[in-house]
Order: sequence, then C-alpha cells, then structure tokens
Amino acid sequence: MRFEYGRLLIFTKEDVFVCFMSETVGSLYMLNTCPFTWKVRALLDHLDLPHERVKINPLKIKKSVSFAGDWGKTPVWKMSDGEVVVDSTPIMKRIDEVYNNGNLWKMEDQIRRDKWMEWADTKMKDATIPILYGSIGSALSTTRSVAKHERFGFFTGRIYAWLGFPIMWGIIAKKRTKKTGMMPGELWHHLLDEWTEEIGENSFFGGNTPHIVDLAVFGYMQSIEMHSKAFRLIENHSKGMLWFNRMRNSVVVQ
Ligand SMILES: N[C@@H](CCC(=O)N[C@@H](CS)C(=O)NCC(=O)O)C(=O)O
Repeated sequence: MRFEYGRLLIFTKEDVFVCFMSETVGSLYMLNTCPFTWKVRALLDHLDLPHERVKINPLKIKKSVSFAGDWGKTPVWKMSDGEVVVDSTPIMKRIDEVYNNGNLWKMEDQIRRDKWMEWADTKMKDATIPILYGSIGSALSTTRSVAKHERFGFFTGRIYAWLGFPIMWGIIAKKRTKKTGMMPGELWHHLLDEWTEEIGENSFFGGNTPHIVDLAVFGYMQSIEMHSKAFRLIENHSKGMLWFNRMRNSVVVQ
C-alpha cells in the first residue's frame, strides 16, 4: 500500500491499482510502456480523474481485453457505467466529452486541430519505434527496460529482453528508419522543430493552456522518457524540452 499521484493506492495480486479516496470514473487497461496508453494517461492526469489502471501481461493482450471484441490492443477504456472505448485518440475525445464538456478538444480552427492530431498520430507514432530500437545498443536497453516495466512472468521477461531486441532492431526499427531516411535522433529533432514552430510564441499548441493535441504529443514523449538511453537523444532539443517541461507543470496531478 502506498501513496501515488496524491491518492491512496493498493497493489493487489493482479497489480490492479485501486483508488480509494474517491469513486473512479473508469478503468484503463494498459501496458506501462505503450505510447498510446501514455496519451490517455496524460489526459486522465491532466483532468485529475480518479481511475483504475489495470496492467496486463503483454503476451496476453487479446485475452485480457476480450471484453472489447476483436480489438485486441491497448489501451482500452471501460467507463464506470460499462461503456467500452478503444483506440487512444477516440478514448481521449470521449473522456474529454463526458468529464470535461469537450473543452480540451474544442478549437475554433478545426482544420488546424485535425491536421496536428493526425500529425501526432502518424509522425510521432512512426518515430517512436526507431528511437527506442534504432541502434543495437538502444534496442537491447529498451527491451530490458520493457521487461522490467511490464507484467511479464519472471522467465518470459528475460526471454523477451534478450530474444526481442534483435527482432526490434534488425527488422522493425530498420524498416521504419529507412522510410524517412533520417537517423532516429535526427528524425525526432526534425519533428520537434516542426512542433515548436507551430506553437510559435504561445506556451502550448492550445495557446495559454494545453489542448488534447498537446497531451497526445506529451504522451508519446513520456513513453520514450521512461527509457533513459533513448530519451537522451531528444533531451538536447532545447525548445522542445521547454514545451515538455511546461506540459509537465501544467498537469494537475503528478
Ligand atoms: N491506434 C491504436 C494502436 C494501439 C496499439 O497498437 N497498441 C499496441 C501496444 S502499444 C498493441 O496493443 N499491440 C498489440 C497488437 O497489435 O496485437 C491506438 O492509438 O490506441
């Protein structure tokens, strides 16, 4: 039992976090290292919504979220009234709609909003695998870190770390890096240049306060931050980090 995010949490055998101080608004079925899960977490934390986090075994995703039909991926969001929403961006919009009057998704310039949400969900998404697994060293470091952070069994975690890294590095990351022709760190710097240029003189994409698009980009970056070796490659983007730290401070609960 311990305090986290200002709330009393109890770790049950299944590693389910149960919040006690207030009623929960729903349950997030998640992987600790999944970038899409981090997007939803960023929103839930920003709105300070008490919720349950159900960590699932990465080798049993389909079974663990079978209540969501054929989706078979994380994150899955189950509202306290039983409504199930899948896919990170629709989950974020639905949570904002139900618990925040849709205020974080609202934007006068809807074309700009949709364009940048799409940008985050394609460009940032595609840049995440290469930065985590783009070199043999970072691939091994990431698979070991994933094994540590996820709910694998004792042996399967170790097998994943040592057998997974050549696959992630040699096949998956190589293919994605080839697509852009840029090295992973270079690609992230390029994206953060585009992102900070779009924000311009404002503090956030949303102006003085973060928008859902800010939270989505923040989520992708937080999923990298947990793997310190990979994050070092983007930490030296000064404008990007200024925005990242502003985001961190804007989150109600940390
Ligand atoms: N577009 C989805 C992608 C979800 C996704 O690919 N999640 C990964 C984990 S990070 C997953 O569950 N993969 C298992 C699979 O594809 O079978 C989202 O934004 O939520």
